Amino acid sequence: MAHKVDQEYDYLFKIVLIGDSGVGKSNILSRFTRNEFCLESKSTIGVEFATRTLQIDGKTVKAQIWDTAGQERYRAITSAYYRGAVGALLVYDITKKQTFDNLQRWLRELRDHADSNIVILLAGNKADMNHLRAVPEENAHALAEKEGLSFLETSALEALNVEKAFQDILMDIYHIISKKALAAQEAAAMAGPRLGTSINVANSSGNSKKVCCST
Ligand SMILES: Nc1nc2c(ncn2[C@@H]2O[C@H](COP(=O)(O)OP(=O)(O)O)[C@@H](O)[C@H]2O)c(=O)[nH]1
Ligand SMILES: [Mg+2]
Repeated sequence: MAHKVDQEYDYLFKIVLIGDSGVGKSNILSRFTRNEFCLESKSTIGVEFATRTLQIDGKTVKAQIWDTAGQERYRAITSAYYRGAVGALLVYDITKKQTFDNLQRWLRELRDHADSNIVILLAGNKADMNHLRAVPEENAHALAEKEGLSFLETSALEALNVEKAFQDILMDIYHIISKKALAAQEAAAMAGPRLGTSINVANSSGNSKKVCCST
């Protein structure tokens, strides 16, 4: 029981929420982590992140989901927001075409600031307002296909596909990570016992110092 903290989860995945202001990012987060929805817009009150732990493939996966505090309105999301993120939920509002048209800008932002292997799921939110739809589902499908993204229509209000959206992202991330781990294991097995391995150790001045060790 000495390492209880370490045993709390097997994996911790950082996921970022992005998309225009008002599309429902904060409500998607509160629906997923607290099963809550708020009709009023409280765009100035933002949590830094919220977490939820799930089981995937017998492993305990903790999703740490980051929300903006409204700074997307000023296009002022800093690179710290994206740092270390392995997944992104890119959200638009199916009743507001502008939020769909701005997706290219968000994708560029992701390409500039996030890891190139980041898993992205496109979410057309407010699917409960079909009578006010301004973005046909086919257009979003086409964009998702062109950009290599997964796609779902969601409703934070009706709790439609919110759970599935996060589960899909986490599954994709998990598969990528476990494949990488397997490849690394195989490579290590192929290499066999290594003699005279060199490793680089940076000294305090920032230069590299080579240290050689025999096993
Ligand atoms: N009808 C409907 N309204 C939603 C949905 N999700 C969010 N909203 C509303 O849209 C507004 C903006 O939501 P918010 O989560 O603050 O958006 P954010 O700026 O992207 O974080 C609020 O008034 C929410 O109640 C949804 O799925 N359906
Ligand atoms: Mg918000």
